[in-house]
Amino acid sequence: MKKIILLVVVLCSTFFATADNLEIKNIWARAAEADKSTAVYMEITNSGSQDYEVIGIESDIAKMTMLHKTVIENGVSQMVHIDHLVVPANETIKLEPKGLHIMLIGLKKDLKIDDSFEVKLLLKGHDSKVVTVFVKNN
Ligand SMILES: [Cu+2]
Repeated sequence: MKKIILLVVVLCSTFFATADNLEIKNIWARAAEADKSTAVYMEITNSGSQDYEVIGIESDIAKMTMLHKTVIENGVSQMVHIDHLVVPANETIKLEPKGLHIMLIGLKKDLKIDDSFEVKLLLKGHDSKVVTVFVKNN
């Protein structure tokens, strides 16, 4: 029985490897009041030779968390939900105002400047990655 458990543990850890080649920095969000929404921005660098795929976002700070991109149609800026985000090998993806961002909908508390909170990035085939977001004013 012990052998079987050990085997299962080994198999799982092989499948869910840590995302060693993924570096995330400049992580910030705009200040906002409870029940309102805000966006999280960051730079994700993949220094490896294989693509990473962000397949979901989790955070206790908001009722709902989504990946969004901003598109401009007929001069009107709109946010569109995307269900995954590819970080190609040897590339940096920027989540920034007027571009890609993580949307936090229905904040459970006020987010004031200098506050921080955690967001979890769910990665396909890898351990999820928890990052600390700092609240800034633009
Ligand atoms: Cu949005």
